[in-house]
Amino acid sequence: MTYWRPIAMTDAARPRGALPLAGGPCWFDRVERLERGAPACVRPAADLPPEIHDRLTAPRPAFGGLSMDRARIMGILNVTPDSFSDGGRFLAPEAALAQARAMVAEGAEILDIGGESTRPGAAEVPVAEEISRTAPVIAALRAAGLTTPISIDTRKGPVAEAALAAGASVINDVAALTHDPALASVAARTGAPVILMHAQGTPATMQRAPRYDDVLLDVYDWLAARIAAAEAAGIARDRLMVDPGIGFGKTLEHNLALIRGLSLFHGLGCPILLGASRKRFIGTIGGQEVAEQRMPGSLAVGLAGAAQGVQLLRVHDVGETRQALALWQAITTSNQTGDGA
Ligand code: HH2
Repeated sequence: MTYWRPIAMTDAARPRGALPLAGGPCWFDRVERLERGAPACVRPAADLPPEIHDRLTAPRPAFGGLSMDRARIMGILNVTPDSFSDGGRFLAPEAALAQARAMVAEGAEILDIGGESTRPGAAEVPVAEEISRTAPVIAALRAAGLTTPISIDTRKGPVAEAALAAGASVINDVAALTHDPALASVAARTGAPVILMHAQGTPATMQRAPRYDDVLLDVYDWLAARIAAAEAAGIARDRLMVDPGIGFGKTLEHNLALIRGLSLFHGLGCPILLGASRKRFIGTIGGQEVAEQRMPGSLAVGLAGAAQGVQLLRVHDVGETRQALALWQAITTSNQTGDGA
């Protein structure tokens, strides 16, 4: 099989005939042609097979009410005692409400609420407990008049169902519908859009010895298969978003290879989410043990994602990400010159 990775550009001097990347701010006129066991080579975009050309260039439909024409911010709100970064801080409903409001004021366009830590080594939380952590908080946010879209970060059907009933509208599944068959039925029945994230193994075991033949191509194939499974379950492709799952069964080198190659995933024809905020590899490379101190490295990774046309950044530091993105967007997307597209 041949894979085509668009070489994403943002330069204002855009050559004639350059193609828009997923209808967003980036463009490309060259692609990297990848095959397992063969050297990569750079080809003109004119060499693309028509169906890949269409997938790579087509504007993405709105996802969960959010337009997908540029990078947007998902604010993380973990109502757990043990999340790796914000665990225990927002368990009390008043604290969760205040944090949600703060993140929206700072520029979050969707909030991701989770009641089960999926950090490496984490144990599974019983369904009833996960529901009692998340649904009341979502209901309280809606009762307080918050209209921002909310995604429920869960692997389980009943948790998603309770969250949707309480006012969430998107399902974010770090197991891409492999953990609980009921979750696909909930999505199909309710029409909720779904974020399909790649993970190798479960949170309890995933960091023991992650292995891939070729991490970028393996994750691509796996996500393609999960999209097909979701479609077979009655969830149309235009209701799906994909995520390479940074840190979920990946070494530092795996994470870097996925971030370097992110633009490949546009070939799946769905918007892309990047969730790297404060993760361990940022601490390792950036020399920062304390997760809460990894904002600068997280911004660098987020901007690297934006430069490859990623549509959603899942972050803890919303205001800082908003500021970084605003500057990046002002520099890269205004007044394009050159000899025209
Ligand atoms: N990462 C985490 C949780 N959910 N969902 C998506 N789609 N992508 C991610 O990268 C992702 C995710 C882990 O981070 P966090 O929620 O901050 O920590 P914890 O799992 O310990 O609650």
